[in-house]
Amino acid sequence: MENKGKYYITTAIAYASGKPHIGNTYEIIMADAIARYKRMLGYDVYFQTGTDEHGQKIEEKAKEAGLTPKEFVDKQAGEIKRIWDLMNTSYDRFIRTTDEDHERQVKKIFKKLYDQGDIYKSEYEGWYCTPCESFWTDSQLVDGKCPDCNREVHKEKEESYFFKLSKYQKKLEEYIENHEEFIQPESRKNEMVNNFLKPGLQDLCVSRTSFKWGIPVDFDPKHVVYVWIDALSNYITGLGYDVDGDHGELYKKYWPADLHLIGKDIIRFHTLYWPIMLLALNVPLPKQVFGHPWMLVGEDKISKSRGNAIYADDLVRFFGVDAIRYYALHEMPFAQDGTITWELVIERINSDLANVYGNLVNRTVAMTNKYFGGQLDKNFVSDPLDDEFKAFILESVKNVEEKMDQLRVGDSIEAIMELFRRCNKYIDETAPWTLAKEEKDKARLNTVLYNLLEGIRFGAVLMEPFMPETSKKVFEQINTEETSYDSLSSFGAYECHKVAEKPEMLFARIDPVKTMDEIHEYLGDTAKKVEHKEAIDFSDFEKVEMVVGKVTECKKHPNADKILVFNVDFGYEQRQILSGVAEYYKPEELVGRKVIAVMNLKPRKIRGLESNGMLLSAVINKDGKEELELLSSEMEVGSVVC
Ligand code: ME8
Repeated sequence: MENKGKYYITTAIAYASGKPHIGNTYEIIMADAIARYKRMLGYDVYFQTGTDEHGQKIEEKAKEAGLTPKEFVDKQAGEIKRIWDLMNTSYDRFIRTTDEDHERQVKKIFKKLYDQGDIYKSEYEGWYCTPCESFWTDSQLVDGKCPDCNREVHKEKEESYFFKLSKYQKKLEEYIENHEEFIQPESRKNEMVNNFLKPGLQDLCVSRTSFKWGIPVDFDPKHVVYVWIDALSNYITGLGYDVDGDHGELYKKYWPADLHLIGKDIIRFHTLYWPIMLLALNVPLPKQVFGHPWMLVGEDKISKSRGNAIYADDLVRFFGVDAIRYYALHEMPFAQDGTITWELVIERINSDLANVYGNLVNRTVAMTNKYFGGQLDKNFVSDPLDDEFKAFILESVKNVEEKMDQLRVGDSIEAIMELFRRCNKYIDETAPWTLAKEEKDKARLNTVLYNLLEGIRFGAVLMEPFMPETSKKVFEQINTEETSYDSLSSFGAYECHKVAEKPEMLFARIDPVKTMDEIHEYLGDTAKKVEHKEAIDFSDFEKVEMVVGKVTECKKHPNADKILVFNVDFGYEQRQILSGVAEYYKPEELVGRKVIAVMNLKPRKIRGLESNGMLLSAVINKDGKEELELLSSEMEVGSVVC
């Protein structure tokens, strides 16, 4: 096969902060499909993905989990890699920003930019609250005081490093102007130019001192490198880029990247900050950044806290890897967001994979067995009908190529489905079961089945980048070794070997009702896995004093949006108690309500107001969202709860 040159493709590196959902997973599947397609065409492909492992959020999450940040990211990166592998993605390197080679180069990059004057140290000025160790802006202060503790604040400066983006603005504008294909789709380019470049770029703060989990600035180690400088560098460090010019072979061969595939939310980082970093380092710019749309669940953003997240491993458990690859790739439009629900996945598998693709292969192989003992020959009796059929199949190859050139992956896969639909139509047109009735039509029947098997072979070769395992099964069933892209240059490369005797169905039809029940049961079971707290003795419980009281006054906290301030009458005393339920109630509707209070919780101040006790409430699930509801009581005021 002719070598078409090199092709370096990358995905965004996923935050190692939690399990990736089907939206994040879509990106690696799409990159994999492109990488496999390019390899099939004869490109020498290098495909990189990985994890973004530094930053404050990860530091906090590790703390919550009771792990060191490194232990935490090791675990998360393992989980992300497990899902990428489960989805059969053919990456060449899985880079982690905690990899030693990456960290060393990031330090050197930062130093080089500093030494050449592109990064400078300055001060960030704000209002500082010493006990809270926090900076606040003018507008965040409440009555000139700390919004958290209501204490005095003073002006303080924190030092930070800044990157002179503005110095390279002109060069970047020129590059974008002269390279039509750099930012894709086109609409994303306009967004960047109009919203960010035209108003002018501000210098970017590129170091932090407020947390530790990052790559230290080696000449000033109380600073850590801003997570985006660290993360974006992965695209070159992963290939062995060296600031001093001692580059690895991969870098020499594959840089500049042919494609950075990323989601629409991080286009700014990839089309403004990243090229400017590269311009400053005197490194050639990537050829293309493609900002893909997002996958939604129904109409909503996928989110763990909303409880609507769908995960690739759960989907695969029910439908298999290739069906999910197919769904994700077929369903995502080029520029608008796409959608996924369990029900839609079932519908699509039935309508396309079972009814069209699976059914075609199964019928054709079964007829070849039934009428010819599985063995055809190449003595053809043609019919004018065949010409249009063959032309259609050959045209599909061009169609797919054209769409893939524009990264219209969904349209490419649809073009292959059209090929399979055309084959099914050819069965209707030629009615093999009728031909089978007359001995004189046997040679024609042989031709019809040959054309169908050849059509299937074309489709399976074209489909291989998208559904690799399915294509392998099809090649086995039709028993062919003609699986190269070159073999699609003309119709008829299929050699007649005996087809599989008892082919398994590629995709079984799914009973939506039964399967949805199973899915609900499975997901429900997962949700019901409640983690219980440690057991306590009765004497521990007895320490809590709980009494029924009546709300006599209720108003909003002047300095805290989420908190209501209650006055509660217990019969023998009145108390001020604060509770974080302001999001769920209007204060006036609570006056007169009987509530249950913990009386002996130590008093504490919340944003300047004291709370003497705590009101009991329950976490309830309202339309999939968690809310707080105050416990109420029918009992007499002053009753002791035990
Ligand atoms: O952004 N549908 O990581 P990440 C499709 N670490 N794609 C989605 C999506 C959805 N619903 N939600 C997220 C980061 N994505 C950074 C990248 S690169 C130097 C650093 C995409 O784990 C998102 O747009 O939040 C991004 O491209 C990728 O998933 C990883 O997101």
